[in-house]
Amino acid sequence: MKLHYLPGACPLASHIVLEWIGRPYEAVRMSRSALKSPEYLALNPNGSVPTLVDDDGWVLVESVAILNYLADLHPEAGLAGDGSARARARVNRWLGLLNSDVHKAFLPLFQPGRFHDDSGQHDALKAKARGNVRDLLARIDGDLAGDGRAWLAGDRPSLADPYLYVVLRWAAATGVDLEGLAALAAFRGRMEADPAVQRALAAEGLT
Ligand SMILES: N[C@@H](CCC(=O)N[C@@H](CS)C(=O)NCC(=O)O)C(=O)O
Repeated sequence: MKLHYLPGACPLASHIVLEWIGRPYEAVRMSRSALKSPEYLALNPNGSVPTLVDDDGWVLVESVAILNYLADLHPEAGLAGDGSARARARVNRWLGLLNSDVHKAFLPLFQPGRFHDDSGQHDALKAKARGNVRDLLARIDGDLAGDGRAWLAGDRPSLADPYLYVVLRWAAATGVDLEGLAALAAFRGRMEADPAVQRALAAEGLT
């Protein structure tokens, strides 16, 4: 099984899950230019990461699909809940928010040119985006703090937690104000204390 990634980008969530489930895999580091090569576009027409290629050559794109596929291959890891429909729905509720809303809220910070041709407007655009990300993260922080639970979907890690960890790293790197979000700070600490998370970070050359 091969996972194509850019260091620190959203495939880090799948990378952590591969470490959690203990399945042998190869992490294939991509450059931004290689994402647009004909060979790679044949695998992933979006020219983005992650792309998962299974042992028999079967290709899967989109983080949410990849994460759910890995959980289905290894139900014993319990990463999609306890097998009940509601537990899985709870995991996917958080995954949906992270992939569709929180991830997208970063785009003006990463690629302001996609939102405004006038580079003189980019600082204002980024400031607005930081506020939007902060609002979304504050909502998640409030939810965790509300019942004091350690993980997004309950009392044990799920597919949603590595995605939250990835966007928390992005938030810190892009200057989002995380002041006062104590539940998220504690969550980040828990993730970084996990040897599997440390292995995924090291494999991507991150500390
Ligand atoms: N909807 C896709 C989004 C993937 C995506 O945005 N990947 C980013 C990294 S986090 C990427 O490959 N960016 C490089 C580019 O678009 O050129 C998913 O959830 O997998």
